[in-house]
Amino acid sequence: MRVLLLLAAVGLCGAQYNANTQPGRTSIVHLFEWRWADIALECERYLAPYGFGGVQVSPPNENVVVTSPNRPWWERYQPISYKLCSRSGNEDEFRDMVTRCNNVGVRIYVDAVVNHMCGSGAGYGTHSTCGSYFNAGNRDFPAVPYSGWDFNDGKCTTGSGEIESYQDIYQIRNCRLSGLLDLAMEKDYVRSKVAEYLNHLIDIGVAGFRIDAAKHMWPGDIKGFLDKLHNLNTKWFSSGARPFIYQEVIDLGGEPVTGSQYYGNGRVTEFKYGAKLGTVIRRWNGEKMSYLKNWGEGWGFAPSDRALVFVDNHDNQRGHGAGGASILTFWDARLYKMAVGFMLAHPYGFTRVMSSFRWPRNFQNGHDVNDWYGPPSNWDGSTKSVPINPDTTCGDDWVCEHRWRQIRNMVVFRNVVDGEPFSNWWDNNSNQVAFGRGSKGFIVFNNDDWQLNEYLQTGLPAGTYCDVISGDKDNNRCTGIQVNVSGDGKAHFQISNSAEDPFIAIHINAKL
Ligand code: AAO
Repeated sequence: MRVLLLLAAVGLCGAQYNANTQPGRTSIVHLFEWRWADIALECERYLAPYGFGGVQVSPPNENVVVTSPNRPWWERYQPISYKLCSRSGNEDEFRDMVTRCNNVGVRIYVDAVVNHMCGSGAGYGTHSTCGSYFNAGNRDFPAVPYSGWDFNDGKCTTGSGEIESYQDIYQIRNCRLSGLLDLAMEKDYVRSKVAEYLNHLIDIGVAGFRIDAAKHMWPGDIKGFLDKLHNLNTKWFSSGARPFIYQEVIDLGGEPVTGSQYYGNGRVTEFKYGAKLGTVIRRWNGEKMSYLKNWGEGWGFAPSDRALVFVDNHDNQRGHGAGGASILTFWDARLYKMAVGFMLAHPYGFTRVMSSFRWPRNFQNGHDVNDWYGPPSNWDGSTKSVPINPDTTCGDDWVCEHRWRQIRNMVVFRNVVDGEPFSNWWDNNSNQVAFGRGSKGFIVFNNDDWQLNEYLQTGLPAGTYCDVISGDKDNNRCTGIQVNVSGDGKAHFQISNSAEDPFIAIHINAKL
């Protein structure tokens, strides 16, 4: 009996760190700003067949409609109510998406914006995505309802009411982030309203949450609403399954609020990961790929089972948030594919792939004045659907990095090597590196300015393998490079420094 209770307790304790993906599905993709109807289709036609574990969706709740600038992407980070009603679709469409994605084994994770409501200067009226009335000036959000009592105004001690210093833990939690009205999360009433919203989503069938601006809430207050959450819907999840939690805490070091303070609640977004990997692959500050030998905790990152990792996110791909100029994005496609390839091959962390829309970048004095551009839209402000080209890429400025062959095939690679150890590391003391995942996969990078020409131990069984970066295995032949592994597990690799993609990846499911 005691053993059973102990086992049950251990199970519950670990639950919020588990993504609730189907076995063998190890990554999620952020389909930034996509409509629910398009995500449902994408789950069925692409994500399930290629083994994606789930989708992080943009905030589904009602938000303020911003017209100056014209419908920026960031208006969705200014809640007006918890009605499921946004540019991505209404509640019926949201339910249809969750059902259809779950039915093909692809999970949905909701970006939960619960630290605050809209900006203090948002005015009053019904300029919200569902037409709910609000008055930011007197803190009135009748569609929740929240009133002046539910905000932190009285507690913030800065003259401006804003966070003025990231060195003061009280300002960070009690003052406004970019003018956003800060909810008083210590109040049981506020926690209950947040939990009611998240439970509504859980009951529909979502598998977990990104907790936006978690840094700006006390860890204990987050726990306060997480403890009120239901178990996941047993139509798709085992009984007792808990929602996956990953908290957005930007911790690049040097601030008193750290990611580790939040591990008790769930995973934490590891921002050092993309910032450092970008620096290494760009070869800035004397960094080189051979230093990646002890990548992960060895670089001062969160424990692997507490980290949610990514190369770029919707903020730092356009200069918001943190990470700086080193962050690699689809704009630097060649280096970006290497970075994402490295991330997906390496065992550290739970991986999230970014899927973006293109916007007209316009740098003035080093700053992109178009960083606010919303998703591809019609004249009336509605979001365009995602057209699929005959070659399987996306049209209308939807970048669909997750459909790039190199990235999609590395999502498959990560699934194939799941559970295998990091092994057979090789480097040339510079920017040529290689490593394996036990006896199931091997990857080689050439980020130097000269050719790579090496005979390396792969750990793989003998045979002919298709490189999944330059091509695919198709009808028992390779459409790209072929690699022959001999009986001792060794193989010859040659990678030109001017190759379109200077890396090669092989795994046992791409063996002829
Ligand atoms: C918009 C307008 C504002 C206006 C406001 C209200 O742009 O001008 O005042 O509406 O009307 C998004 C947009 C915002 C937008 C907001 C609401 O990014 O521009 O404001 O929607 O529409 C902090 C937070 C972090 C947050 C990040 C953007 O800690 O939580 O700022 N990310 C999330 C979302 C994001 C969203 C929100 C939160 C709000 O992902 O999309 O905002 O819901 C330091 C701190 C970080 C801090 C950054 C930026 O970082 O450590 O915690 O992030 O500053 O303020 C070095 C340091 C690094 C430092 C960095 C930048 O890299 O090492 O630590 O420099 O200084």
